[in-house]
Amino acid sequence: MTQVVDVTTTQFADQKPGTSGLRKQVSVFQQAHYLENFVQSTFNVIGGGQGKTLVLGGDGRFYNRAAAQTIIHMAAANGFARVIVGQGGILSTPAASAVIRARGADGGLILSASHNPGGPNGDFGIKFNGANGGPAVESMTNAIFEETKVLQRYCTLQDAAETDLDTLGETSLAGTVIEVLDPVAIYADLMEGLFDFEAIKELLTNPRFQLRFDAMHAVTGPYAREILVNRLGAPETSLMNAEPKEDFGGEHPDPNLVHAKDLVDLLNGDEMIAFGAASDGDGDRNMVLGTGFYINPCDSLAVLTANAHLVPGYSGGLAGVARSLPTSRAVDRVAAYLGIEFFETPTGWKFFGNLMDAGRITLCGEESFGTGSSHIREKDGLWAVLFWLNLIAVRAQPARSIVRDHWERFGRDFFSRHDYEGIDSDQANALMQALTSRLESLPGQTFGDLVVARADNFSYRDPVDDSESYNQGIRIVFENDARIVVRLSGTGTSGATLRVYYDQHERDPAYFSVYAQRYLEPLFAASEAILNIQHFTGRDAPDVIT
Ligand code: G16
Repeated sequence: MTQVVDVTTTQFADQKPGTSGLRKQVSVFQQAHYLENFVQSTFNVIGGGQGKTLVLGGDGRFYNRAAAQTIIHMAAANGFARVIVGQGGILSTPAASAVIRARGADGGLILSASHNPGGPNGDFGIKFNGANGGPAVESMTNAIFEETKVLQRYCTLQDAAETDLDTLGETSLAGTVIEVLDPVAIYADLMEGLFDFEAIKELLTNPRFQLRFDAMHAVTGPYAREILVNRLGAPETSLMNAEPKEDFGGEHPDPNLVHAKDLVDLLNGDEMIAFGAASDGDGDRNMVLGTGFYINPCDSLAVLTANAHLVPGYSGGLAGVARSLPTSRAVDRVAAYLGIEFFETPTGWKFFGNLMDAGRITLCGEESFGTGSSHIREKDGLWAVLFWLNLIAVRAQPARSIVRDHWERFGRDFFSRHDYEGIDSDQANALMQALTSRLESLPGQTFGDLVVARADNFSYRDPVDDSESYNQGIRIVFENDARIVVRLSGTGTSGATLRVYYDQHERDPAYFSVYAQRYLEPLFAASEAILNIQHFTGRDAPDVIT
């Protein structure tokens, strides 16, 4: 007979959530008690499950189903009144946020390692989102980590059957209602309420306008089919890799120039595809492309902000806008032009939630292929695609000329990010320490034609709750306002990833078409001289350039 049991456990020392939840290799999560410890610690920090509603779902990667069953048993044993699970245990991250908000849930557990590879040898992850639908703030993730260090036991069910996750409807498990829902309609309805579906439909059913959306064998395939094909009339051939797979077809479900190469090649090819887009493992990232034209995520945020009045959901104006520190300053110029509030936050979507809840911002975005708005509390890949399609439809202009017009108005903010992946953690920390110790002496120093104006370690005081976050990235700004930002990634699962971000504003249209890697060369040279990357890491070139 099913009964609630307390299981004695021992702690793991490595359960500190990173930029976005706890991400580890699947084999780490498969250790006995590993997942359970983190889940119980989370339940303890939110004050137990009594009477609460929990949303549960993940990006469908390997181990998603098994983890969902484990969590359902633990939720029932912890007294949750209701668990709302995405069909098959699957919810895109934006859909999870939307369901938490639509159903007034107390929070949700999202099972995802985002753009990291999947499969038995890939990565897995879990994070808690609160009642506002957004990722837990730092004070809470810190509290969960502290709890994992002292946890003695967790609560689960003994002799409980597995829940049928494929059949829609409600069942009962040890007094907890388990509701399996299809999130696609909820999400699609939300999109239909924001965008001009009539105008987009006219665009997508015009045979001269060809769209390609690459779901990268990840979670957004079914959402894209419902919205783009069923509701907006795009031909099925508009979708690429739209069948979700547990291992993402063996690829990195990471929508960037390297991992979405097939899509990029199509847009650069002879087929005259007008617009291309891709989203990541859990559907919150996006990359957008015009014909033969890559649209940098920083530019994308600025363009959406400048044109938001053309989209029904934002026609009443924007409260404000925010970007993460390393994101180029293109959107700052638009905010100043519009006379709206602007915020610079640390990397991590969790920092936008308070600003949205307080009504201070409507749009926000990050260089890491994330854009979103206050319709939910996560970044949203398909939302960004629909926003672009809405703009292309009402401006009756290709994506490329919309961006070009933007540059003519505001200038171009050249941007690039160089990633050095899988480097030794000690070497990476040594580089950061050496750089930090030199910050005070950098102003006034010259590197090529560049003179350092100021250098600091970014810290952030949340304007809503006054919480403070330190050591969020080194920024070095030169007298011509060009900028280098340096930080270590918080989403990797082995070793360290060093990220170096470069941006520089250009007003002269004669330079707008220059290749970003060429335009930014003087900054790269200054960076090598200041950071000594080769000295510390042995690397003479980045692994990924975006
Ligand atoms: C997560 C966060 C983003 C962050 C990105 C990169 O995205 O939600 O806010 O910008 O990681 O973080 P890092 O530079 O620390 O690797 P996702 O899509 O992986 O959940």
